[in-house]
Amino acid sequence: MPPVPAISEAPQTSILVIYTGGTAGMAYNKRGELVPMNFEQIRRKMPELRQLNMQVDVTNLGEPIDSSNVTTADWLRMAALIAENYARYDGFVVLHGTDTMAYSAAALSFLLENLGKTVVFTGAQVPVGRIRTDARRNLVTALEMAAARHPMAKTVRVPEVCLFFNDLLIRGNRAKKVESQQYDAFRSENYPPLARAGIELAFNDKQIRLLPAARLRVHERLDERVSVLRLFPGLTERMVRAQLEVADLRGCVLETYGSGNAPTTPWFLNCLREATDRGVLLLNVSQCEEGRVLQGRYETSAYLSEIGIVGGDDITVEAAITKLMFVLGISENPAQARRLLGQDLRGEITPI
Ligand code: ASN
Repeated sequence: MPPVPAISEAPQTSILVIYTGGTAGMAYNKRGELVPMNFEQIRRKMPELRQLNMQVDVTNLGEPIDSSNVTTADWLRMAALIAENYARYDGFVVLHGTDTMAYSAAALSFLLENLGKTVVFTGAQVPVGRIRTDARRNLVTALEMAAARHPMAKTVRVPEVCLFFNDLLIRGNRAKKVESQQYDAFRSENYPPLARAGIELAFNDKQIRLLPAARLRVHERLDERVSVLRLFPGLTERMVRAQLEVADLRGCVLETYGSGNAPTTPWFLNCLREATDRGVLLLNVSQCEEGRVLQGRYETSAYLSEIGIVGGDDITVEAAITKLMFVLGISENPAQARRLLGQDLRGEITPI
């Protein structure tokens, strides 16, 4: 469907909202369950959209969904919509459910290479029609963030895929949903927020990624043949083998302890070695929310480097999974894929 105008004033800035669904636009059905509604619902409940000095157009991915149903095909479609509309709009807001928003924002950060405009994911904990909704404030602020320019140079303030929620603008591939009951649902892991919305919007310019101007490159492939193996005391060989010996597995995020440590028991080592010998790319990510993977700090992680497991530095699990899908999607060559996996591609890690 072509984008339709949501407001009609003579505007300075134009923003495209990509409406995907989520609680922001939900309402209760007869059984008392929250189900997604179309954008009209939101537009009618938000007369303040007209007060913004912006042209806000809306498009959607198809039927609005609860974000628990998001797929890699949806991510590719979001990236394609941004590519198709890139020249026509100054910025983009993706209205999305909170449950998987951090995954989607991370995925889009990888798919959109050399991004020179702002893409802000946002959503809500309470539907727009409820009196205590956070949808209105989140959407209005996300639109302002997407339109933000440097006061002097008038250049794009945040040329990144990011996520705005409650009062924080977070780099998309550093975001994590940490709350399902409160309004402050997202946290920025291992990286400062890019901006804070108080009475004023306060940008943390030093932390915003500025790249030399280059043409946007939109990637079109993600490889879904990946999995996540979370360690816990009591994990058995049978379980590990069941996961790592899946026929066409190409990559696995290993969720380890502390600074990237794992059991040194011989069967576990053998499972990992056999997997890497079969060409499975393993990425070591810590279960800790803060800190980083330091393979070799302890004896219980030194052998992981020897086997060829890539240390994930301070990456989130959400970004790790989508990075693995992305890297395997763009490279059939195992050595190149390994190299890319270890590199900082979009500010998702802070290498030391
Ligand atoms: N289940 C909802 C979703 O992710 C949760 C929300 O948006 N707050 O679509």
